[in-house]
Amino acid sequence: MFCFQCEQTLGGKGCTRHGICGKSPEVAGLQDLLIHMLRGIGFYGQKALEKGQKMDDDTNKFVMDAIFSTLTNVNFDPERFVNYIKKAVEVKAYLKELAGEIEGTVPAAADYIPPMTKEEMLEEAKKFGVMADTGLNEDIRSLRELLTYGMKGMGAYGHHAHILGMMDDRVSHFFYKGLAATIDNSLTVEDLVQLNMEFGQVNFKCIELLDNANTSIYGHPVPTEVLITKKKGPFIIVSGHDLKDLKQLLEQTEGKGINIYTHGEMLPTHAYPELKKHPHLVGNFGGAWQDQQKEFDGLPGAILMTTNCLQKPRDSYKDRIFTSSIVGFPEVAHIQEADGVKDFTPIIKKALELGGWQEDEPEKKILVGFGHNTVLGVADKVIDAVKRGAIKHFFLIGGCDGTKPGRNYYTDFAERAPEDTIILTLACGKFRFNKKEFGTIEGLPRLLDMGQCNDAYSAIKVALALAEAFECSVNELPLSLILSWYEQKAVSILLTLLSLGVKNIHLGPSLPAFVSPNVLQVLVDNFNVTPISNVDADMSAILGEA
Ligand code: FS2
Ligand code: SF4
Repeated sequence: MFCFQCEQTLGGKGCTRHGICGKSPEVAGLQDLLIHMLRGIGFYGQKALEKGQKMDDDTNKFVMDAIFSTLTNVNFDPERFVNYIKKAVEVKAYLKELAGEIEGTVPAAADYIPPMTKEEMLEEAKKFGVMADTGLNEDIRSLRELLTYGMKGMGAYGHHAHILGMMDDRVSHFFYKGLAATIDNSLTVEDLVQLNMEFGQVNFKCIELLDNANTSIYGHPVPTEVLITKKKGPFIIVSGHDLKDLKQLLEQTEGKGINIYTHGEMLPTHAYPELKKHPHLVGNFGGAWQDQQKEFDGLPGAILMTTNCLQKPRDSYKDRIFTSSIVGFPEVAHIQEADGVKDFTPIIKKALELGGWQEDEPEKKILVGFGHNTVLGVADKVIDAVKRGAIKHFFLIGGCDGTKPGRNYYTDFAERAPEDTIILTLACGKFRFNKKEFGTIEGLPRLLDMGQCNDAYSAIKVALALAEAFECSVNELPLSLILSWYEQKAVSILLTLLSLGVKNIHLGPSLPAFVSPNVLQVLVDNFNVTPISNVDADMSAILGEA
């Protein structure tokens, strides 16, 4: 196997024997084969679109879901990938027919048909790994992978928007164009740089769609205190990013004496009016994803993983963790769906059987709910405070958490931020410092959580609105982006920020292994993307104290 798509990759180079994330060589091979099939689907899908054919919704949905399934920490179940590959054969045949006669060269990948057993698929997969084409120019490979990983992130965002009934052709059609480009040998480095920027724009549209979907169905997040301590009684912990799963579970547990806790990236969901109105959505449990194995160990409650980040469940809780939707792990119970409705009966039974915590803990709470609607609702006050010098700077400390010790940088950075600065948080990186006390500036909390990684649109919208109010560009605002990346949604957001012309991003904890030296130089030269160094030096440089 070879995989270097996430920040955790072995030695900063690539996982070759077994994924650090727990991905087996078997799953890695099947994912390689699935991606190879998707590239061929991209070719025929793009040709069909160029001929003005209409793409059906199921096909678009399949492409998004299949690419999402290969994102880090989503699905570890080989059988699910075998099924995706079989389905991909049907989808490609359909698109080939739709595309009709092709003029010009047809890449070999487009007409490739895989064998139908898992064993044969694994043998075949060896031909299609990231490094299989040893003669490929490293910058071309780097840009193709950058685009592929960006699309994995957009697959996740698109999936979430789609299940809430929102989709846009510009988004769903880009997958065909982007995937086709990764097997088009006529494209130069410049073409692929341009295409990555085009992708960034399309992904901006996608995260806007997702924001519209979430806020139109569940309301705009409002500042909300969330209990972070245990309450007596049976409980279910809901992790991942899926608001629809949480809503359905809340409805199905109504009046059953079960408390619902969010975990990880589900923390910001407490702020949505249509979710918080359920009194048994009682609090948030635990920290970021990488702590789950020790936090779930022997837990007297049930756990639902709605999306990433899933880690290999320990035996102590394997019988009480459930997956749904795109997520999977061998021998872990999967919640089935019919006509958009999931039946959570097995997880409800399990929670009641386990009985839950025996006692209440002394209460502690934290504050969430500073999406774009709330922040822009006090924009006048914020702008006035900036003009008077009461607020000197904003730091968006956004992105993923992970296991590496170097990630303490982000905690240290938040703690070192001067008292006249505001810290905006986004995604799961915040768990390292969101329970600390940061105080207020003129009544405004200094730490404002803008939501999940899926809410990146909020941060961009606020930045664009502030730039308009101050009549300057985003790059001239007293705002610095201190980003931590782990998986491929972060790649898609980075490309969106670059495509919007955002410069001076501080990126860490390490740079992506799949970015070649020349491609990195393009990012540095054009956007001044800067690797994080040490907190004092970076803070001084940003605040002009150097
Ligand atoms: Fe965190 Fe993991 Fe949100 Fe990423 S829970 S790193 O895949 O999606 O952010
Ligand atoms: Fe390694 Fe990350 Fe790939 Fe997992 S997703 S195999 S940790 S590079």
